[in-house]
Amino acid sequence: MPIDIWTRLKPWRAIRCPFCFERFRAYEMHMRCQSSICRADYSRGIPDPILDRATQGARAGKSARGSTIPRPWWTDPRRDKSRGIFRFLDYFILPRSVICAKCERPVDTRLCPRCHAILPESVVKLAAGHVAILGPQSVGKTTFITVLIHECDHKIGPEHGFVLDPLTDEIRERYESHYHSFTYGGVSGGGGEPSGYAAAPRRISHMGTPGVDTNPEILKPLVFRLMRRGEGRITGTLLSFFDSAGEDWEMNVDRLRSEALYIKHARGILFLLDPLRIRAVMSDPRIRLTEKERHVASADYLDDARKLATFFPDQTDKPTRTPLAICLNKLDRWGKLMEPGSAIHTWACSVPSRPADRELDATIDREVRKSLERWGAAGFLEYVAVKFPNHRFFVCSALGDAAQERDDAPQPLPTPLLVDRPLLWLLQRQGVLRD
Ligand SMILES: Nc1nc2c(ncn2[C@@H]2O[C@H](COP(=O)(O)OP(=O)(O)OP(=O)(O)O)[C@@H](O)[C@H]2O)c(=O)[nH]1
Ligand SMILES: [Mg+2]
Ligand SMILES: [Zn+2]
Ligand SMILES: [Zn+2]
Repeated sequence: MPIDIWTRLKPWRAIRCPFCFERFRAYEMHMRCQSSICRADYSRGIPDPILDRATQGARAGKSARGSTIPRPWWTDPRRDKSRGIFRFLDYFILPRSVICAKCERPVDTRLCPRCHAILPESVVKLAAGHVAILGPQSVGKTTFITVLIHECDHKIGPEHGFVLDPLTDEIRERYESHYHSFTYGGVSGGGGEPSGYAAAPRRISHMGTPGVDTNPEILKPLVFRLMRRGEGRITGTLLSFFDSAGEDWEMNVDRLRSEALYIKHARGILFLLDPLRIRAVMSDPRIRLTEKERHVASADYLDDARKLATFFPDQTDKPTRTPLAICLNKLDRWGKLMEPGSAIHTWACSVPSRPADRELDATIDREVRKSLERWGAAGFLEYVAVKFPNHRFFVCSALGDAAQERDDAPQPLPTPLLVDRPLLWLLQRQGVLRD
């Protein structure tokens, strides 16, 4: 991607990769040949241990003979001796392009030096915001992320004056095929309907997200460009959403810690909880658990908070400053347990008279704390207060009234409740949106 002269004149500019969230200076960026010759012809490829590690995790290169897949030619321009003394000028002005040693064409595609993701021009220019979504299995992370991005397009964005654009075609396609088409899209089709009948969109529940061992792709975020109307021009930020597999969180946390470095570098964490896994809620006679829910063990959220703290090893003796939104999901199921007249009960069981605002956020935060205490989670509350002082509690339902007891029943489209509140809070904390 050619970058303009003004950007090239700032080689010391700090950049945060929206894919791995490492920080580096602009002059550290690597470059890769994207010519059709080099991309099509494997015999011209060279090893790329940085990309192997980013896409296959720590197992990269440990295949039968330690071989790696050949990749199109790439270089670290400052160390590319073929450029002679010009390479030392990179500290004053970034090169417009370098010459591919394999096909001899000019190369201007830049890569993150840490994960070798291709960095479009906007990455070099814009600040990067960040929402990492974590939580145990089946709390609704994948559904939440799908609904949240959909709502950003149709409701949250228009209400707050921004639009989201997928950063690359690959991201647009990945969101569509892995997320959106399940929750909003899969039209029934199949030829069963009479001709002329417009098939209604049908939701399918997401399957449990496989962990990094079988699905290294889960480490790749969905990166969007968030654009606002500015004074006379469009201003913007990058925004990366990271989904994660509850399977890793519950059973493979060592691996998650070593592979998902984006958590350590996180600028905002959204931790989802499912109150239906709290013993006191599970045993409340007003709740009818589904067959699946009856068979899951109750959660230990204090243990989860401890686990989360281990992702920030540099901060063992001081609190973590990273903003942490803790969101009690599936409000459609447990909201009726709250006291009638409380904000949470009102939002869960009726049509509220006024839109959500910061006052409501503060009330909900207080009500959640009281409920968690009542449900025997005082230890969790205290731990979070000590280790993550920059936190706030939220409630939401990604599916709203559309939630069904059985995954094999017809699934109406989501009617989400309060999913925007934790996102807006996290974006305000990161300076992406104004308070
Ligand atoms: N009642 C209700 N159910 C929900 C909601 N969101 C998700 N679910 C259901 O919860 C189950 C798990 O949802 P997922 O989005 O796959 O959960 P996950 O956290 O991504 O699970 P893993 O990928 O295994 O970690 C599915 O059956 C969803 O239909 C909600 O807002 N309300
Ligand atoms: Mg999932
Ligand atoms: Zn990177
Ligand atoms: Zn080439």
